[in-house]
Amino acid sequence: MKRVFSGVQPSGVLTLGNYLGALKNFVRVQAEHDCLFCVVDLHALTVPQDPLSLRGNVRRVAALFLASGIDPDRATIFVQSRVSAHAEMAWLLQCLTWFGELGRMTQFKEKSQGKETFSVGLFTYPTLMAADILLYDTNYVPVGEDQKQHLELTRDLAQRFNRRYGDLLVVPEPMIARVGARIMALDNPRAKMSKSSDTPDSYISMLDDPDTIAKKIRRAVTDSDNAIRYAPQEKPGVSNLMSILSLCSGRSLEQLEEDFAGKGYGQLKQAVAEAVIAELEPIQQRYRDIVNSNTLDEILDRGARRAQELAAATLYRVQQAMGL
Ligand code: ATP
Ligand code: LTN
Repeated sequence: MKRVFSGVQPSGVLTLGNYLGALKNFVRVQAEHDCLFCVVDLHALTVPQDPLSLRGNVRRVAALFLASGIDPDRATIFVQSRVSAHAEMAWLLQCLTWFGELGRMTQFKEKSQGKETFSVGLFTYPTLMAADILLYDTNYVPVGEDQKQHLELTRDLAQRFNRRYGDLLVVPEPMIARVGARIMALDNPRAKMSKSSDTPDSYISMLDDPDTIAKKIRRAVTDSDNAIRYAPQEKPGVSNLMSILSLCSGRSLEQLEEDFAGKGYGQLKQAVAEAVIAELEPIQQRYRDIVNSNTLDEILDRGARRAQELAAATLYRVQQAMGL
């Protein structure tokens, strides 16, 4: 079986973008692959976090993994900081990463832009991500479009390591869906929907109640012509709503264009709201049962034990090869 690894930051409550771009695909791939899904709390620390909220968010993200349908008997779910090999491997990889390479990362440029100060961790974030992936001999990494550049760096680092120290690391491949890999902000369809945004109207949280979801979708930015057509460049707002509807209803984009021919944006928004609510409601119900349960702690303990074992073996090989 091929190995799959992916990580989600506990930097807030997960959004519909996280769900459609990542979690929904995690659930799909778990049947055919040996999967590890990680709550990457060390990554969240690259920007300031309140300790109490961080601890709560870690639990909420893990509970949302389970509520979305990740089966803990099939996949390994764990919290990054419980496996110290991630931080150790990240250091070793930092010593193989060029300063210029990290300076070219667009996520770093976006997140540091206009800030008077930001942490060194924000800069070296991609090497920690590479460590996450390479520690588990990962073949595939299901992620949203925004992570493509980080995946390329991960591949470069694996190849650089292998050339220098022998063929020890598996070179991973990204797994990016055709639809849903980049869900856009509702108030600005040229920007990515992001859970750490300051404007809650820009995103749908996986835990928003039905009225809030309907209200946010009604307010979503569209455009002034009235055609319901998938054209991300020309009509980013409408296209974003169509992607969301397609993923939540199982209808193709072509089918939606047919179904909505001659109809208005009001009707489209109504259908999107209904489909999103229908998708999220059962998840929210399961979530409420899981988030405060002891079962969640047991699953995370079990996950950490398995991850530790796998990661320790790779770290040891890497340390030996580097002369430690
Ligand atoms: P932040 O907003 O704090 O930067 P984020 O939600 O962008 O966080 P992660 O929590 O690390 O970042 O993302 C988890 C997964 O969700 C990643 O695979 C990422 O590519 C995917 N993802 C995030 N936002 C979107 C989006 N708007 N559309 C599709 N996929 C997304
Ligand atoms: N950088 C990713 C989160 C992340 C990740 C990973 C994704 C950290 N480690 C390993 C896939 C594999 C993000 O910001 N979305």
